[in-house]
Amino acid sequence: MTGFPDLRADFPILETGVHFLDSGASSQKPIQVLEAMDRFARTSYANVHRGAYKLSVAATDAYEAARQRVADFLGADHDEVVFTRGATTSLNSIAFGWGLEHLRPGDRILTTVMEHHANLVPWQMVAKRTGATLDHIPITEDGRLDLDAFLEKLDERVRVVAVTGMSNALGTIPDVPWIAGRAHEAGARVVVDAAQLVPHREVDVRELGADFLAFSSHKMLGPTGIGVLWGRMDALEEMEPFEGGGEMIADVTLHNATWAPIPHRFEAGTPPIIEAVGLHAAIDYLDSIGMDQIFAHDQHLTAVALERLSDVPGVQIHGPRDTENRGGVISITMDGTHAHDLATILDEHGVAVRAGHHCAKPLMRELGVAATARLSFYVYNTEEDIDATVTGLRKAGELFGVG
Ligand code: C6P
Repeated sequence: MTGFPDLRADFPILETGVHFLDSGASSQKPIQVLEAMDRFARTSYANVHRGAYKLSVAATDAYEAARQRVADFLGADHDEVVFTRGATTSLNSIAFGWGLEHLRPGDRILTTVMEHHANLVPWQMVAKRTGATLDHIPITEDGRLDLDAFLEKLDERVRVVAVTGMSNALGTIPDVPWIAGRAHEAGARVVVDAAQLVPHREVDVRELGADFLAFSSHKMLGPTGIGVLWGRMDALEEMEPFEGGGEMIADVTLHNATWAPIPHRFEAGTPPIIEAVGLHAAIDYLDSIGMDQIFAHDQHLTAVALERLSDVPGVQIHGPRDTENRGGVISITMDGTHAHDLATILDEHGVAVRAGHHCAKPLMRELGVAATARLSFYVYNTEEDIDATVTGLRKAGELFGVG
């Protein structure tokens, strides 16, 4: 083993005995996060940025401290961190807030065939409204981005390159710093969907080289209902608010409004306050383990799983076969078996995996499959979870006469 600490006692839900291999969809929560939220709600809760009374000041301080914690985690500045409802809202805010303002007929948006729908559909919608066209970087045989094709497609009409930081279906981690460098040379803005990356690997936004970054708290041990839109200040300054309402204004008349300073102009309405406290605690927890350790643990489990899965008759692995530039997400199919049947049989063995198109339907078409079963690892997983999966898959193979 790798010397990674056994953290399972921190996760009450694991007492059920579940082999939880669906953290790519949403992670479990440690008691440290649950208790931080509970404590805050019991002792310090009020709306933020609205009251002069002590509780509201305490709540505002906690909310802004969470923003600072996220900024420190990303190597960013406090005001560059916008709280949203999640990665999907962050990406829509960028597409509609930046894209609608700046894209014109003839402009090009370059994304990839491995995107989650959240980094594809908003760009389709904005392309239709602005007259911009959408193009996609293809993938290679082993599920990596085809960077030669990227360079061929990149020209000065490309205004946005929207790319995943880590594929939720293949585990592939594209070389974003390199992609961002080339995109910037061509004059494009770079949007990174980091929903799967930030929970698993240290991200320094300056080193990544992106202009915008999006992720969700619930995939990184935090609560649902809160996510982050990070933007470089010059990029955020080019963005219009996507939603109007309370707290995002400087002044309002019956016919007009002016905007509050960044980041508040992008946070209309009452924000997710208790959730911000939970996200703060989740980042503290992750940092107490160390992001490098977490990534190494993911990679260890991935290496073990890739090896053991390749011995199971009839199992096909989709995506990179080695741990080079890939995270702890493995998509599989079994000959002559539907992915949903696989997931059902695994569930009978106490193994929770996601089956389906993983909100990446264009990628599934590219792979020539309707669906895959997906294992995704996190800090609480062990080799025993992989063994239980392999046992379940062998049983499924026997049942369906595979091999
Ligand atoms: N992927 C999965 O099972 P939200 O739902 O807004 O928190 O995150 C959306 C999202 C965006 N990008 C990527 C790469 C993602 O993986 C996700 C969420 C989950 O893969 C649910 S579909």
